[in-house]
Amino acid sequence: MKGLAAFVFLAVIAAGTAEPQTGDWRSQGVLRLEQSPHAKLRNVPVRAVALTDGFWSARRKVNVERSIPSLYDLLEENGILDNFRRLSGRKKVERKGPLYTDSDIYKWIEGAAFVLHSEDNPKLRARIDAAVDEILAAQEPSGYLNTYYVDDRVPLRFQEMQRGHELYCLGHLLQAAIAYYRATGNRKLLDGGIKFTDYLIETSGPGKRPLLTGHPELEMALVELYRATGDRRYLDLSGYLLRGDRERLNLTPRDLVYMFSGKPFTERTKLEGHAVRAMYACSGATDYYMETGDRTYWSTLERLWNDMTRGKMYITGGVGSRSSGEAFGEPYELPNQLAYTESCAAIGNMMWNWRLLAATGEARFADIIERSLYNGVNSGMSLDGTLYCYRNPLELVGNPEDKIRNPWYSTTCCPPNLQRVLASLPGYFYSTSKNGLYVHLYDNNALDWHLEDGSPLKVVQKTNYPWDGGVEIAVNPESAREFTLFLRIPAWTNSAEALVNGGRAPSQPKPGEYLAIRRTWNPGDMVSLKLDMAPRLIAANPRVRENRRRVAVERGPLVYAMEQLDQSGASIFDLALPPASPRNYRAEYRAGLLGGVTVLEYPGLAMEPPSAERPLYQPLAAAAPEKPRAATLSLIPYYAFANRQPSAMQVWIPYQDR
Ligand code: FUB
Ligand code: ZN
Repeated sequence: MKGLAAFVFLAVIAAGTAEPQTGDWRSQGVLRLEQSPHAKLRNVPVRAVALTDGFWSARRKVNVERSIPSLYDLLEENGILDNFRRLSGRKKVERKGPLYTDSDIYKWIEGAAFVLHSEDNPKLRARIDAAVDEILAAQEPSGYLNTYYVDDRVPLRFQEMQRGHELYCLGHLLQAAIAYYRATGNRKLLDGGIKFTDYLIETSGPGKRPLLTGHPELEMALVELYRATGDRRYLDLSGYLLRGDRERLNLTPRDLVYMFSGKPFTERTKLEGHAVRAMYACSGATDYYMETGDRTYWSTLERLWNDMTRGKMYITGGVGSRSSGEAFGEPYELPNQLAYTESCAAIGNMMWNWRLLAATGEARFADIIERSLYNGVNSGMSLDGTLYCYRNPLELVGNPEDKIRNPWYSTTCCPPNLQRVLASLPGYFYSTSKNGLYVHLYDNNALDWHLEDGSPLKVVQKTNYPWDGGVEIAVNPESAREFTLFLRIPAWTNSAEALVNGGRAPSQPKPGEYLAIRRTWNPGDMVSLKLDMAPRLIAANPRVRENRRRVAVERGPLVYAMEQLDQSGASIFDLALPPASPRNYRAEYRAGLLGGVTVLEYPGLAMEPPSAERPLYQPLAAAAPEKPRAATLSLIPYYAFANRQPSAMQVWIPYQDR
């Protein structure tokens, strides 16, 4: 026995309890798409990609060393684990936290488990195991597991599905269980999750008690459970939830909008209602499509994606502009200061686009993944990994009372969500298809995996991305092998150049597409990619009224912002960019600032007299004429905002176009 076969065999032996249908846990990525008939791409396991010193390895380190341990302590301090001990009789305490808080520890476990995909971390493993034991000790013999619907609330089980979050919590339990199984080969949490799911199937669904995901989440978890076990009942239950059971449930039109569930997903024509709910529903629907190939799902997904990208997504990849209902607004309703843009919603956007990318291999989806990851997701966790944004606004006035980053929220959904994304990130760099290997993201890393025909392949990326647009990619098949290397050429770049072993690649890279290089690759082959990183001034559609006559600055995948702290002598709200700006800038990497960032400086204008010295209203004729003076505008990457003292901040900068 040799190569892959031996690896699979040993992995199953090592797992001890692994059963045939769950397959080789070590080879499974964030999503297991090997058998998905309508997925074009397959995930690469998280463990197959080692992030080496670079942008994301620094974030991963902070996640593993600071964020995950400190949040566990906070979950303990706030009684979230005690809620389970209370049920198992291990502690006599009151239940704490909102009714959905079981999901917070589940998401924490999922994030921590993804860390174990990449490294042996006995201390973390022990913590996960302890948490898993506490959770399973609270599970009822029937399989039911929820710390809120207990005692005198037992009669309310599955009766308050609009607000109850029982199915949402189960979804997170399943995702944690699958990540933990794929980390360790240990099925204990997976078996617990299956037991609850089977109880649900026995008691509910078509012909039995109707179900509703008041907060979508279970839909995608069930499809992944189907992929993990091969048990078709889980896929069917997901399909039932996506269709909704509105004939048997008493739902108002408002419920159907807010929850983004309850009626057939395929009847949806626009993104509306609670943004996280909508993004999770779209993720689940895309998963369902990849298994069933139902074209009505695909056309709905296309319609919704167009609705989002044409009028409802922030430049940061954040979504959900309204705080009322944490909801999507009307098209072009994208306020900056009032932007709600919950971290979980940007994560949902990334998760959805990851599935759309897997279904199609189309670069437009990878562009959104990169946009949300580097900006609206990355902003959510502080640089030191201990503070989190719930909202990620695009403008702050600098009021010290506005604590935009906090260690804990009573609804603490975002922190563990950010952790699970960062911990699983190595699994988002590459995919395989029957034709070869896709490279989606650029950063220093080493891939050790194989093509879909089983032939071993190693790839090493060397780069200073996102600060620099050069990427050196060493392609090392075990022996000469013909396949296609698909390199993502981001839509944001003005020009790109690709060389293979120093000579021009057979075709020209086109921004917004994958460059397909098909050839016989030999060990030691080198690809050099150069992406133009000149900063870009971006205008919004004029219907985004707040951004009229303003520009946002982007460089590479990063959106930039001005913080008051970096400006001298003028309020950021009095600064503007003059017409000569596009080429008139200085880019300087400052290793000591904000963990190391490239700062952009533009010669600009400061309004005189300053706006703070002007009356609130006055007749136009009496308004002092503006005599702008020269000033320098200094910009940092948006994701790093609010990591120093409280400061005013803005992304969209007034621009004088003549
Ligand atoms: O309802 C559970 C979570 O709490 C949602 O996903 C967040 O938007 C917050 O409302
Ligand atoms: Zn959240």
